[in-house]
Amino acid sequence: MEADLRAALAQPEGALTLSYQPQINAKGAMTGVEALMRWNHPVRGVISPTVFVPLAENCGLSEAVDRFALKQAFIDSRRWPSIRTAINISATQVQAGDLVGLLQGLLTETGASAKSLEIEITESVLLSDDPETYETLKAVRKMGFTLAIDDFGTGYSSLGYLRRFPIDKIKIDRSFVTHLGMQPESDAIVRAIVEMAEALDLKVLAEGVETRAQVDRLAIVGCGDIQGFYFSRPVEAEAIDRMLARDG
Ligand code: G
Ligand code: G
Ligand code: MN
Ligand code: NA
Repeated sequence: MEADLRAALAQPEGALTLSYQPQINAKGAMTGVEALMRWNHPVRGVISPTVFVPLAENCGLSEAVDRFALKQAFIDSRRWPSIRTAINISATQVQAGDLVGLLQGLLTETGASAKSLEIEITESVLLSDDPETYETLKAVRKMGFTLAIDDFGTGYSSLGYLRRFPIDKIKIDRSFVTHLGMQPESDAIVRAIVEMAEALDLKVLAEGVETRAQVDRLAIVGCGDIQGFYFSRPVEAEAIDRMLARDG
């Protein structure tokens, strides 16, 4: 598998692709897309990033994988200046790599604008409370990127980092959204996250929204920004072009 991943990274055409999942606001307008990587393995078929991202981390390929996703998303983002393009970054890249150098190089290389790009990091990145991570994220934000915390609520819930780190946005994890309206606890948690985000002047978006009932519940607790199968699955870049053209 490792050799296959090296080969895919050396010749990504057709092997590695990005899908894009729309993010919409309370009015139903598309305000962003999240880039989600796919590996089309010659024998095994489509392999999920939940499999190949950890594999890449274990064999020193994580920078190459992140670089591929960033570069492709930066290039594609130029087609969509009216919305924000979000990209997932592995924890290793934030903590051990030269993320600032990588981003700066790719901005120059692709001509993309940081203002229309969002970097998604997981809570685990922030829990270490490492001064270097802090400086990295501060610099990334100073370059103009938006910083979002992915899968919010699934980490170790040390909320102190929300005060310390320069974050713009929280993405409420799908696990809470899934049980909205079925488990009073989930409604309470989502409501609390939305209120906290407001108090801290953070944007908030709910992930994994699959039903109309969930959309309605989210609207009641004040979370109008959503992403999920209810609106659209991840789709190819050309489908995003068509959706934006249709919306005008
Ligand atoms: O659609 P989905 O199966 O794509 O994504 C599964 C997981 O893989 C998610 O946690 C997502 O954050 C992660 N992921 C998707 N694309 C990328 C990527 O380009 N880079 C990294 N590091 N993680 C990704
Ligand atoms: O961890 P991250 O949020 O980056 O991962 C996004 C993952 O969630 C991707 O695997 C994506 O395909 C998946 N996803 C997006 N919307 C939905 C949804 O509405 N339902 C489910 N079950 N998965 C979703
Ligand atoms: Mn994500
Ligand atoms: Na997530």
